[in-house]
Formats: sequence, C-alpha cells, structure tokens
Amino acid sequence: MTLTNMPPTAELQALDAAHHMHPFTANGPLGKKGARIITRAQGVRLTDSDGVELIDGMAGLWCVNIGYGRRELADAAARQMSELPYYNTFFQTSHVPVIRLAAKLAELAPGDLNHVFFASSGSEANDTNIRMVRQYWALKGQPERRVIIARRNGYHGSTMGGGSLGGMAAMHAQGGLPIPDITHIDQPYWWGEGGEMSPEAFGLARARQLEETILALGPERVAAFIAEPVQGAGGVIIPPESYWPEVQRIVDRYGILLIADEVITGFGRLGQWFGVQSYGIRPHILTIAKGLSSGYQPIGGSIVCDEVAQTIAQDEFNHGYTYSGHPVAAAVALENLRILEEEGIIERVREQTAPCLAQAWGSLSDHPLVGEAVSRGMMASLALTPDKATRAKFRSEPGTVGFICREFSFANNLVMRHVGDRMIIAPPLVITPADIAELIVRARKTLDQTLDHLQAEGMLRVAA
Ligand code: PXG
Repeated sequence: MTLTNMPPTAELQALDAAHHMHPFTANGPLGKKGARIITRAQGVRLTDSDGVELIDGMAGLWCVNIGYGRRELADAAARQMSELPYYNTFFQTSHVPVIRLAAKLAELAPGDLNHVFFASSGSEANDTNIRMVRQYWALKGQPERRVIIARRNGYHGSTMGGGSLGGMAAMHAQGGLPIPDITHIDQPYWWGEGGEMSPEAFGLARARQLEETILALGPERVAAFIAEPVQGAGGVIIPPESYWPEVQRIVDRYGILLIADEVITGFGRLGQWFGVQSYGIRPHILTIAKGLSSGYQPIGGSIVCDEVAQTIAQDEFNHGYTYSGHPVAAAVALENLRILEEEGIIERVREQTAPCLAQAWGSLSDHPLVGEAVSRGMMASLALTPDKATRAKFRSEPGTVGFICREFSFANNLVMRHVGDRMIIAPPLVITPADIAELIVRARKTLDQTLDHLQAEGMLRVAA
C-alpha cells in the first residue's frame, strides 16, 4: 500500500514537536532531534516514513502478540462498529461482545478465576484492583486490611494508583506518589543485587522479605501482594526458581490476596495462556491488557476468583469506566483470542519459538559486554557490564550505556529497548526462527558497535 497523501518526514516531525507531548519522554530534546515516524507494519516488521523497514523486537509496547496486519481484527472492529459501536454496562444492561469475552476469559484463565471487571488499560485495571481488594476486606469485616505490598522496580501503570503500586523511583519523584498504604519490598534481581548468594538462596531471601514485611506491618493490616510473574518494564527480570513457590507459601499462610499483574506475561508471552501457569502460581486476581487485543484496541481488565467476586457482589461496587467492556474493543479481543487459539500460536511459542529464542539470545552471552543473556518465553534481556566476572556496573550514570546501545540498535533497524544498562526484547509471538536469526545478527552488530564506542570514549570503566 502506498500512502499518497503523506507529508514529508521533516514536516511531520515539526508538527509532532510543536503539538504532541510524548509519554515518558523529555520532549524538549526529542523535538530538536525529531521522532521516528512509523507509518505501517506487517507481521514483525515496521516501516517508517522514509520507507525504512525495522524488526520490531518489542511487539509495539509488549502487546502485538499476533503480529501486525491481521485483517480479521479490522473486520471484527468494522462489523461491531456498524452493529453497536458503543453501549455501557453500568445501569443493568449488557451486550453480546462483553458477555462473550468475559465467558471466554473465564474459560481460559486457570482455577476459579471466573469473573472479569473490564477497563481500557493495565493502569486502570490496577486502579480497579486497589479498590476491589480493599472493598473485599471491608465486606469481610476487616476494613483495616488496606495495605498493598508491591515491589521496587515493579511496573503496574502510570495512573495515581498504578504508579503507586509500581516501584519506579523516577515516577515516585514526580506528582506526589505513592498514595497511602502501599509498601514496597525488593525485587528478585539476582544478577544486579544478588551479591555472593546463589540465585536460589537469593530468591528465597527476597521472597521472605514479603513475610518480614507482613509481620512488621501486622498481618491484620495487609490486603494484598501484587507482582508481575516476570518483571517487564523493570528490565525483563526473571526470578530465581525458588522465588514464586516461597511467595505462594507466604500469601497462603497469612491469607492475603495475591494479584498477578499479567499485562505483559498474559496471552502467550511465557508459552502458556498466563504466566502464573508457567510458574504454578495461584492468584486471586489477574491484571490483563496489552496482548488481550494484541494492542489493536485499548482494553484491559481484572480476572477475579469466585470468592472475591462473590464477596464484592454483596454490595454496590462504586467503580467503573465509561469504556469498561467497550463493545468494539471486546469484539476485537475475541477475534484476537480466536486467532491465538486456532492457530496454535501459544503452543508454537512453547515448543518451538521460545526454545529457539533462548538458544539464539543465549549465544550473545559470549560477547565481552554481556554479563548475562537470559530469556523466558518470548521475553529476553541482556545485562551490559564493563566486567563480566564481577557483574560490575559502569562508572557512568546508570542507563548511559544502555541508551548508547539502544541508539545503535535503532540505527541498525532493530527495535531493542534499554532499561538502565539492560537491553530487552519481547517480539511478537509469531516471530519465526528466520526472523530471530536476523534479529540476533542485528543485536550482535549493535553490541560490537557499542563496545567500539565505549572503548573509543574511554567509557569501559567499572563503577567505583
Ligand atoms: N502492568 C504491567 C505489568 C505493565 O507492563 C501496565 C500494568 C500498565 O498498562 P497500561 O495499559 O496502562 O500502560 C503495564 C504497562 C515500558 C512500558 O517502557 C511498559 C508499559 C507501559 C508503557 C511503557 O516498558 N507496561
């Protein structure tokens, strides 16, 4: 398809700089440099306004699980828009797409996670969760159970609630976060924080911080623990195998609610429908968004277990969004789930693509800059280091080297992100072994260029 009415790139960049405020961006410097403008996409590849093709190693923003350009989703949206473009679900009404989607999610989700409260994003869904777990305990006659325990360097969204649950120091530094009664414990990041401990001992120690915190607060004050099965925005932090079983033991012992934030790990990214299935975790609430519609429509929600849903149902829950269960978003999500299921995309991840990625990505660990190269399902990360043997950090401000590496990657037409000095990818689940091979060639070239640059600039120095 050619776009005949597209203005030149420079003109678009000038308008973008003049009027568009980008999220999580210093808009001043970006305006001077000019944003890269993406005009279309197919499969795992993006095309920019100059006609250059990139491999999208990030599936958009961790969301385009089935890949770009699936006509069926466009058709589902068009059909639904013609039939019923909008109706709400507030005042004792419902509609077909939201009913079918809720039932489908109840079928796919493990255990007795049988009830869905819809939102339009992961942030909104986590705001729902804050209110829902506190209301649950209030209805149980324990209104003092209000504290939610979350993790440093976890990510749960950018609203006041989501940003407060998240443990991002840079976010808490702006706008008066966190809101009251949210407490953070340390993350299970062995490579960066494990010191001399074995990964297994470290995983147990970090899980036991949850128990220590529950006891310090008093179990009668703790409502819930929220965590991502694998941290995404924090840098694809894969916990040691000892971590989740110990967390499960602790939440069971103190009877607190477990919220698994599956906004990234849901819908096949770890090779199962949900990440909790890959770790054997039994949550009371799952946060979902992103891969639910493969990003083709904004939709998210909370999948809630029988006990919590039945308790909440006793009284009016004074919460909801205009677009909770939006019919067009729901119809598109249903079509996305149909494709994931009927095309066996998740089985293929589990049996073929994830092992292929693990092997190919793992091969980068021989690079002098790479301290670890790890993956789980279709999430992968590299730790960049000036000294592999000691797992050293760079002397430069954290993120300086990661940013340089990201710039080389972009120039090599590979979308690979950095979080601090970790490089991360989470490609569409439909990526093929041939695409993975191409991605690795570009990633290795990027690492070589980064190493040359650091050497030339005298930046290959260990932090004091
Ligand atoms: N939970 C998790 C685990 C997420 O990854 C959210 C909640 C919030 O979802 P919404 O739809 O409100 O954005 C997310 C979102 C990044 C990045 O830089 C990651 C997300 C969003 C924006 C940027 O990696 N994840």
